[in-house]
Amino acid sequence: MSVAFRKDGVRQVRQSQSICDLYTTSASEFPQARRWFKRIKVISLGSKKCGKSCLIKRYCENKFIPEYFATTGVDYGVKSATVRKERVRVNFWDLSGDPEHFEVRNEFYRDCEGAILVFDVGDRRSFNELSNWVTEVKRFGARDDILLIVCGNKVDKPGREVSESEGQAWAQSCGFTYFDTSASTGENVDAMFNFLFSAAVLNTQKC
Ligand SMILES: Nc1nc2c(ncn2[C@@H]2O[C@H](COP(=O)(O)OP(=O)(O)OP(=O)(O)O)[C@@H](O)[C@H]2O)c(=O)[nH]1
Ligand SMILES: [Mg+2]
Repeated sequence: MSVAFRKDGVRQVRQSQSICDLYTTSASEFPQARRWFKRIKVISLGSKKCGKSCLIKRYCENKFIPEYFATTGVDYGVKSATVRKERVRVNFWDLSGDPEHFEVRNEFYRDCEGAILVFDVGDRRSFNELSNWVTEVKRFGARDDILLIVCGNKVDKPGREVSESEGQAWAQSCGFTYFDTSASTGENVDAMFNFLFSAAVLNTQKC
């Protein structure tokens, strides 16, 4: 993971494909950053190539990159969000779906408020593997009240193998919320993350 500074003072972290610019360390934004009252830690889970990094990139930068750059272990990014009229700092830990990086990613499961649990709607195997991700995250220290949002991603592509109703039924059976998403067109990406942040903030208020 490398850190670089742009001319305007914005710090950027780069590892394979960067997911977000780190606006919080910009000198001009620092006073605003100090007013943020909450931090949320969000991780991404799901089989490799299902679109986890692209969903985060779409949300943070409103960009989509069609080429595949596998996440090597983990990428990190910070983004501000407004939830219920309050500023919230979201720390994204974008994890690799590759079984080879199992030992790296399982260090990041503790103390997360939320996770996106992603599968590719054109790849049934990635859907079938969802329950393994839930088992892994719970086994390696995730909080009992972690919010898991299931994303059936790549809905823009032809050749869908898992329908919205099937995805929704699985999510519902586990007590999770489901969204059909596309990092390519941006469909439902903001709605999904805004829902996650809002629910996570509500959860922290219960504590
Ligand atoms: N058509 C389409 N392609 C997508 C979408 N999301 C991701 N992709 C493509 O799918 C490939 C994998 O996307 P990534 O976001 O890198 O996948 P990942 O889940 O982060 O993969 P790992 O880091 O290896 O775990 C890339 O070529 C993306 O451009 C989408 O919504 N629609
Ligand atoms: Mg990735």
